[in-house]
Amino acid sequence: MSIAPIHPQRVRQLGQKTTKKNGPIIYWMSRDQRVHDNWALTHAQYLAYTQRKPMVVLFVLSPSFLGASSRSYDFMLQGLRQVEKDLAHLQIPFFILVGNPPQTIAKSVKEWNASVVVTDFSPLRIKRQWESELISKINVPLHVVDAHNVVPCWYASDKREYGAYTIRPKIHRLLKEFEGIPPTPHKQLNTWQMSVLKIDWEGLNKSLSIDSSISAVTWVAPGSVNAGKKLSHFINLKLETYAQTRNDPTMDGQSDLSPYLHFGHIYASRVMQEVVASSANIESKKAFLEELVVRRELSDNFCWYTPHYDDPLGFPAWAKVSHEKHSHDSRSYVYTLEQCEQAQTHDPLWNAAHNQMVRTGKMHGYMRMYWAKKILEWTPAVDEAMRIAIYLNDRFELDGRDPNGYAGIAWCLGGVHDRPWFTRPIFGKIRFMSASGAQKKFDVDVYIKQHSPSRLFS
Ligand code: FAD
Ligand code: FO1
Repeated sequence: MSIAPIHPQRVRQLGQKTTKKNGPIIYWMSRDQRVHDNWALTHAQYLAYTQRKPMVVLFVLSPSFLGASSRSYDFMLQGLRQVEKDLAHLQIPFFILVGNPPQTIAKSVKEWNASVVVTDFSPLRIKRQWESELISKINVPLHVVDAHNVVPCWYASDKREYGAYTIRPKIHRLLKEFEGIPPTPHKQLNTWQMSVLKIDWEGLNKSLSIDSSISAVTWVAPGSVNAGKKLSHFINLKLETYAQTRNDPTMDGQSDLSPYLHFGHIYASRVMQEVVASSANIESKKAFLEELVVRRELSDNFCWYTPHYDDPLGFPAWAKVSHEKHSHDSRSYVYTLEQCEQAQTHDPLWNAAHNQMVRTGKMHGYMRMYWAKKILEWTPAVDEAMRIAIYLNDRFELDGRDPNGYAGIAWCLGGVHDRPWFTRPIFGKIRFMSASGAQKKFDVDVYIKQHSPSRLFS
């Protein structure tokens, strides 16, 4: 059996450079919660194989995470049951421990005399904090692998990109080198001598301190197997017309892959490979891949190179000047967080979009732009708008707490990855969107009927 090393540019080595320990290789799974098509797992298996050591996979369940509710944790935990099944087939031990990730990992490294820790990459502040805390507690190497992006985030560009138009050529130029899919993982040869506890799934649920008032979603089934089925459904039934239907919220034209991409149940390169191999027309393939690869990887670039990705401080200079000038413009409507959360605004289109998010956990992509921009229009200042938009997005969206969300909201409120528009009250040079503009794109009344907020949380 031979296992090749992964592309060297896909790994960043933090902390200690070498290890003298002879314990297992730990793959600390976090963002990419899947066994197949996972470069971080491939890398851990390569280290285990070449160093003749066992590898184990460890997921640390944080009792709370960026305001995530039971809606997200239910989806995530059910997806992790698939991980447990897939690892059992490979005789790779899987542990889910509850606690603060850096402390819990450091404790396991010591207990198991682990020789290396591998983890998957996330550009979010919380994961970077976890990693820097961990390397201060352990004296073995921490390898961070970008298992999420087709082109490793730090390699696609060494700086914050202005927009899709600047990162697109950089990504396209590197696709050939990085578009490959990880090899199928091997059955573990150097088996683990320690006893492996059975995962107490019920107990895990009880250990969480999260808001359980938000209903679980029923329209999408978690886990990597269901992600593959959703991809096939999209390719067979929707991809052909994606270019025409994707921006019409009254039609079911999007792929619905975002919850799976967010929790790492499916790898973007796998999606890209199957879309390219399909018989769909080239226009829809290009439109979809622009979103899946360029837009999605631009969001990671934004969060990785912008410390204030969730704050108006992260806006481009022209937008900051514009907000300075227009922050005191009078608002015809001002709503509080509670009024927004209950969809109690004067705008039936906004209320319908909000209700779609509350009820299904997934607002249509076009409506997310309209929804966020109206929050800017109806709150006293842009930092309040940012706070409310992020809070509601991450409280109700199943794909929330994701770089795409922070970049999407910063695009809407602060012109990130966009350009200055002609000036108008409140928005200044930030692109404006209106219900009449939406009416030109799709039948607004149909959408409002489809999602009228008869009863929230139903
Ligand atoms: P499809 O149209 O099928 O696209 C396929 C994939 O391409 C998506 O899953 C996503 O990974 C990527 N993609 C599509 N549109 C975008 C985009 N505009 N920016 C970046 N990547 C994109 N996306 C999230 O994953 N989580 C969020 O919390 C989130 N919040 C958003 C908030 C606002 C205000 C805005 C404007 C956009 C937000 N987006 C977010 C981006 C986008 O709306 C969603 O990714 C998309 O609607 C998900 O549905 P889909 O997978 O069916 O999309
Ligand atoms: N990552 C973890 O390592 N442990 C968790 O307990 C955890 C919970 C969680 C809940 C909701 C959610 O949307 C994401 C969550 N994540 C968790 C992180 C996630 O897998 C990604 O790493 C981040 O969202 C970065 O993209």
